[in-house]
Amino acid sequence: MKITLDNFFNEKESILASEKGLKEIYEKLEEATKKISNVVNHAALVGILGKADKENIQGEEVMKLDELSNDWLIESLKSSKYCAGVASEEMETFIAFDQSDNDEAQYIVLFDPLDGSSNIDTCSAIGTIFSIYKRISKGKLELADFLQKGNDILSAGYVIYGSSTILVYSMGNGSHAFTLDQKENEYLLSHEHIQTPAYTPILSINFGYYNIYEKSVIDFCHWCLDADKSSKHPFTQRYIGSMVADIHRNLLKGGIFIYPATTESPNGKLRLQYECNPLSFIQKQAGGKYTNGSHDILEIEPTELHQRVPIALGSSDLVDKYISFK
Ligand code: P6P
Repeated sequence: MKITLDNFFNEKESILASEKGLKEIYEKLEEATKKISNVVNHAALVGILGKADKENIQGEEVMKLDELSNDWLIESLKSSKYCAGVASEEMETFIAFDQSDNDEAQYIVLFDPLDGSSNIDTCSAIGTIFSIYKRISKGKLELADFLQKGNDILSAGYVIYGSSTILVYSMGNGSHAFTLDQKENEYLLSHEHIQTPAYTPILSINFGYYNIYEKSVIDFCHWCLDADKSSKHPFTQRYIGSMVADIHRNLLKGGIFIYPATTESPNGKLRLQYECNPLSFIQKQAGGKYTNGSHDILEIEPTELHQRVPIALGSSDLVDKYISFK
């Protein structure tokens, strides 16, 4: 039986009885991500590969598809009377929509429109990452609305554009995945209540930075690579360089993804509000763990919109073991 997001929401997400506008926010996210999926699938044929000859707030090359994805997400969410505004990893600060001072516009959305976009030209999986909060200010939107901690997320998720396009979300009642039926252009339930195995010997880390990792990270990696072969089959290393792809594989199969601090980047590379919080929220609902090395990422009080944090997340036993080396 084909179960759409709408069917599933009506059947399983009782929170929607009190969060009326949340369903429409998802309809807008569906609308924009279907458009992104469509062009990602044949980007090379529509002349939108390559760089947009500009840099984003992070000082990173912006790819044309990054820019398009960002615009489509803004356009779709702006068309909902329930969305007060958005913040994007591609933009310096938040955007308050015209409707932000009406009472129904109670939700704000933060997103990374196309994470891993440097992989677009090589046809590797990339993704959109989003988190939805209730606004906390009255009247005009304020920066504080977008600096809420991860445990205040109302709902979060990602869409991975790979061999399939899959939307993974949680509203705090489990993490669930919906695969885009390209013919029907409909997201259909494919994985209900995803549970990440507590121990799978998969290590996702960029060994290119081996010489600038702190000792505890190197010691953990040696533990993985020297793990007692008699007790667990040896670890394998999987690292695509696209966080959504690495996280999605580990969410389903287990393993640990680590983007730690280095001597050159003491806070690591990944953004708290646009990547680490939403993906930790999903991982929590799938029974895994997540840490910045010493603290629960979802408890970190954000101080800047684009702040970076070190992160390790995935199989609970592996994250516990990682922390034990600190
Ligand atoms: P590195 C992509 O640019 C990204 O933000 C994540 O998707 C990915 O996990 C990470 O950076 C890769 O970074 O330094 O290993 O190339």
